[in-house]
Amino acid sequence: MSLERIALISDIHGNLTALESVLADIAARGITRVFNLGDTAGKGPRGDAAVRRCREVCEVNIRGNWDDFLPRIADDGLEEMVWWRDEVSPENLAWLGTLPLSVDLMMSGRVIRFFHASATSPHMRVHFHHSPEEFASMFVNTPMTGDGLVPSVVGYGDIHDAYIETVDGRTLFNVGSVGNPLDEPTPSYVILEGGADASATFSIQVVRVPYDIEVEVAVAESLRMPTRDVWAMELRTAVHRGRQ
Ligand SMILES: [Mn+2]
Repeated sequence: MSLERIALISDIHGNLTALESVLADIAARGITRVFNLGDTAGKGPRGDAAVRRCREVCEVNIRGNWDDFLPRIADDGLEEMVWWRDEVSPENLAWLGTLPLSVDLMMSGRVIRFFHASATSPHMRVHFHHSPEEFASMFVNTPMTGDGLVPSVVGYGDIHDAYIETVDGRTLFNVGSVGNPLDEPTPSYVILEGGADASATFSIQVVRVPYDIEVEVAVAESLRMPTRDVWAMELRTAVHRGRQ
């Protein structure tokens, strides 16, 4: 029986060094299908290059909250927001705005759904510590997800914390962040492996890929990126800037 593998990446946030390390690991495993769950630009120094790379290699790209608001930042917005907006080419900004918000897939007889943050909106967050109601809300159909088959497996990004949780036959997992991990400094991505029908095994694997953090910090410094000091602190410590 032949099994299929899909690599899921998310929250690259313009960190090209981390992205290249993760893509190299995916390629070294012989995995050719890559799905990106969003937040490709913004926060880090090389959003445009990250978007270009994802347009090349990712079969699916989903719109995250940053991808959604970055093209709409006004000229008199926060200095760093304008910097991140202008770092991305107009063509790539427009492309980000066209991306789907939710994508469904069948694997091993399971309906699997991917979105950036929640079934409601890329701007509505569900943390690692969540209520049973929030858990349940990730599996329902909404205007954002459409009214396809209801999933039993949901994968998302947004919170930069990788985890897997199964309750009453439903599995919720977060792929964590490639470019700005906030659970530990080492980037994470997820490999899904399964087959064509329910007789096939199904697995979810979290992979951690070390990279040279100081190379990325030096890039932000050389480009004089606004807020680069808190960015460097987050990359080195995985502690969110709001908790530094
Ligand atoms: Mn994000």
